[in-house]
Amino acid sequence: MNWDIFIAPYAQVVEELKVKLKGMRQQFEYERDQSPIEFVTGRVKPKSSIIEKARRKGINPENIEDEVQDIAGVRVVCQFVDDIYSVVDMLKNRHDFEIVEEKDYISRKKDSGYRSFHVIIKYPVETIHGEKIVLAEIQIRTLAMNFWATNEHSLNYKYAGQIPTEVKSRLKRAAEAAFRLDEEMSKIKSEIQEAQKIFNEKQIKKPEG
Ligand code: 0O2
Repeated sequence: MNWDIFIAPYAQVVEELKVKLKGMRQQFEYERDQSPIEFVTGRVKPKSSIIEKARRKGINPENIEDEVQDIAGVRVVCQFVDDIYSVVDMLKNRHDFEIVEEKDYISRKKDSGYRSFHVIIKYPVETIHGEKIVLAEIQIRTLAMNFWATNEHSLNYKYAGQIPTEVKSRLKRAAEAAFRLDEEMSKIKSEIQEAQKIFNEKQIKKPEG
């Protein structure tokens, strides 16, 4: 299999989804001064990670396309927990892809302490050979959840998946602290949004120089 040819449609899906989700963010800012989307990132899973995941899950290399769901991955980061559900609702109302699975790791966190909402989609992408349907994963999480997951991901890499028990339990406590932070921030959401609106208006009015 030529890897570049295999991966090209996934790279295109990541770029298209990033444009579309960033477009949503922009539209929200123009129309409502505020957006449930803070920022959007995306990546194509590296070849070594795809092969490692297929091996770990006992997936036959011929079935990678159907069974490794996150070769194309996009992440939507929100300020507040309820923004996550607003984004999920908006994704459900779109007609340019089909949602095939939802994984709510917010109400049911993973053992590691990981929290995030994952949506697996079937995305039709145009290739030089016509339309191709590919799977992609959209991860939606708060800034606090993202901070935790990024740090935990680095530690997992450092310890090759065998994080020492002491560090693991600190990570679990940190995950709970991040969750409490989200809860507290949610309680003063309207205050924060009002303050941000005032700040943004001031920035627009400020003369250049
Ligand atoms: P990467 O490097 O981000 O691509 P699994 O068998 O549980 O590993 P599955 O069944 O494909 O994976 O789906 P799941 O559990 O929804 O996880 C998919 C992705 O979610 C992971 O991809 C991570 O990006 C993220 N994720 C899931 N659990 C954790 C966690 O405990 N900590 C962190 N930091 N991220 C997590 P990859 O392929 O594991 O990694």
